Amino acid sequence: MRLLQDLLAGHVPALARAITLVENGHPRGQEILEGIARIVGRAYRIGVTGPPGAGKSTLTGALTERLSRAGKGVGIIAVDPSSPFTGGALLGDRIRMHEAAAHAGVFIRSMASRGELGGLAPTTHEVADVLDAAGKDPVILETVGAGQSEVEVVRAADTVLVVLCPESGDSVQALKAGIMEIADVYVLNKADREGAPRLAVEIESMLDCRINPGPWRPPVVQTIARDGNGVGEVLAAIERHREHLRTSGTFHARRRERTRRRILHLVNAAITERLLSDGRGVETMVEAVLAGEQTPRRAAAALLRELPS
Ligand SMILES: Nc1nc2c(ncn2[C@@H]2O[C@H](COP(=O)(O)OP(=O)(O)OP(=O)(O)O)[C@@H](O)[C@H]2O)c(=O)[nH]1
Ligand SMILES: [Mg+2]
Repeated sequence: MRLLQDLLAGHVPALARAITLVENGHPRGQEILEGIARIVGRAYRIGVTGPPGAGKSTLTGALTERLSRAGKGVGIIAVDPSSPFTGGALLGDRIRMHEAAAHAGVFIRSMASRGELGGLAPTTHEVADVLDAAGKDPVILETVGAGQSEVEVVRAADTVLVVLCPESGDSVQALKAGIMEIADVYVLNKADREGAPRLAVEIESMLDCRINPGPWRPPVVQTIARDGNGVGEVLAAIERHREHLRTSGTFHARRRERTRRRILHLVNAAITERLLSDGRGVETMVEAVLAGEQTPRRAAAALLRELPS
């Protein structure tokens, strides 16, 4: 396939086209994924998440600038919860402002998460696979840490950055969203604002109270992403985490877990789709449970037994 060849050669229009096909679930997208399956896995995947407005895009831009100065071709996927045209497009503008990045083969793609029926994480990682095959390394995935499916996207990265800022109640918000436990590195951004030292203490004491502290204690790095301050430290922390994964032998275990979650996610989505395609079945069960004739668990078992193929 010509498109596949061009993609592997790193041609930008081929990359954009391949991503669109994959994102839309087009059969040719599937062919591409099959064509690249053997070479995927070279790119390091960095997840960036955190509450809205914490500075994720600014940080991603600053990291990308540094990385591209060092000769890396960075791939970025910005998952926007509402629209494919706002977050990612803004991030694109920001990055294009940096001269170094403009030349160094940075590729940015924004994806909308609205309307996805549980398939956001698998699709996003398929797009990451395409960037990987095109030679982008690292691939950065930015999602707002607000919804379960957005969090699932970054959870599957090799290193997860959780970006917080001193604005009121950020750590509380993040706790609610369940993103605190997936952090490999905490980035305390907007360190120029009041309250940054207090938030740093809060995070450290939360880390002290962990019930099952693993061998890796997530460092807390303070940044002023807008000015590029502390960005080198974030990169160093990522590098240390990567080294930790390598030396502790968890690198492959983590990728294995990512792969298994991706498969199970797709199985889930497929079952739900089939059930719903049947139309009446699910509604009948809803009625039965509401009427007290069935328990939800029995209803689910009955639906699974009669799953349309
Ligand atoms: N004071 C200060 N402002 C910052 C800093 N970093 C980013 N900002 C500003 O914070 C605002 C939000 O930054 P973004 O990078 O868009 O934040 P985000 O987390 O990507 O936001 P969403 O994608 O909308 O959730 C922008 O106005 C930035 O200019 C910083 O270090 N200090
Ligand atoms: Mg953003």
